[in-house]
Amino acid sequence: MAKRALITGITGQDGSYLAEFLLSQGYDVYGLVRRTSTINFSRIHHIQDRVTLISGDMLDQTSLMSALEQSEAEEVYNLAAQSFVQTSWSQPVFTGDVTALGVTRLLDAIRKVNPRIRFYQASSSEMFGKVREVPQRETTPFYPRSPYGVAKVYGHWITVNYRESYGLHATSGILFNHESPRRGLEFVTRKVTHAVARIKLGLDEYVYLGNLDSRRDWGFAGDYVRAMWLMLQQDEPDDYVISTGETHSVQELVEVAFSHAGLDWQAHVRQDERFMRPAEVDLLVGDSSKAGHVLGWEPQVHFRELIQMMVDADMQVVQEMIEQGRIDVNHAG
Ligand code: NAP
Ligand code: F7E
Repeated sequence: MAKRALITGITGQDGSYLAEFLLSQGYDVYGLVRRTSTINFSRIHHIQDRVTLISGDMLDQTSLMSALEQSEAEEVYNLAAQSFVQTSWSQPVFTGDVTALGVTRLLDAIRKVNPRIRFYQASSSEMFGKVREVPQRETTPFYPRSPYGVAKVYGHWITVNYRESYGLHATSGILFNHESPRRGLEFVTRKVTHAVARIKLGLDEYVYLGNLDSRRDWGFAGDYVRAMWLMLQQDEPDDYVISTGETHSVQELVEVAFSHAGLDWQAHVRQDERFMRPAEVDLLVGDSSKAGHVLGWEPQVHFRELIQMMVDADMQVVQEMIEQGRIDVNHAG
């Protein structure tokens, strides 16, 4: 019998890569999707006939219980979240409801429907925020700097609490930033690589950015979903940091992306107050040696290769848009 997995957030960047990965491992894959007025299945379009989509919402406990019953999942990957840090200041209550309380709704549904389910929580390096230690590891204290980071700290601790209170196989993966050509256009890597393509192909002249000095540990989403699966194959649930161990500034990202397209970044990048944050996370760099020892996980794709891959993909996307006359001048902010 094939194993059954339920992914919340299957329409997102990670959900789409994880669904592909689990299908390649022979799983029956179920995905929770929320009702929207227009279909947003572009990231899973190519596998839609191989996954089963179940309607539900992290805000609706009943729908979560139904999804568990309908899928009879043995593994649940909770990737659903309001995941954009900047938006968490303008929608702090909503962010808390989905990204924090949503985890409790799902864990409690698991406890009632089938406590043998193995559960993965998508925790985040944003929990380290104003970092207490460099590099950050599983034991580094949290100091979140945004309503999103605060919500993720709640999600992390409720996962640990349900593990300890009810003996659930509940694991928290503390993942550092991971990117891909499927990254949302509002995140800085994709905003830059998409802008590079538009500038190179003559559609725009400038891209407007916020803080160029903050540093992140950027990895490839395709590598990181493999780590999620490995965590749930362990006999005991635990917490793991997943990162590359390299840190780069936003300015370095910009330099690599523009130079890959043969452009001078200084001629095309402008700073704009609108993209500055009320509180910034200045420096993230992870130590994923525990994941290396226990899971045998190592990242395959590193920073420069990742950014170049994203620029190449965006050149193709924008070229196709031009050829098909679909030029969207109001692209990401
Ligand atoms: P993403 O692309 O923003 O995807 C988020 C997913 O959550 C989407 O499928 C979205 O559905 C779904 N969702 C949002 N609100 C929901 C609700 N109320 N009910 C049901 N589904 C809902 O995020 P991602 O980059 O793939 O990240 C996946 C998870 O990892 C998130 O929890 C994120 O916070 C966490 N994380 C990400 C990173 C990273 O660098 N990517 C690092 C650490 C942790 P729609 O398509 O309908 O919007
Ligand atoms: O910002 C700076 C910004 O929005 C990265 C999410 O997946 O990773 C992500 O959160 C940095 C910040 O990602 C712009 O100030 C400068 O310092 O790409 P980002 P994030 O906030 O690190 C973590 C691990 C998650 O868990 C989250 O879900 O780039 N920055 N100028 C900018 N950022 C954006 N978005 N736009 C700019 O114009």
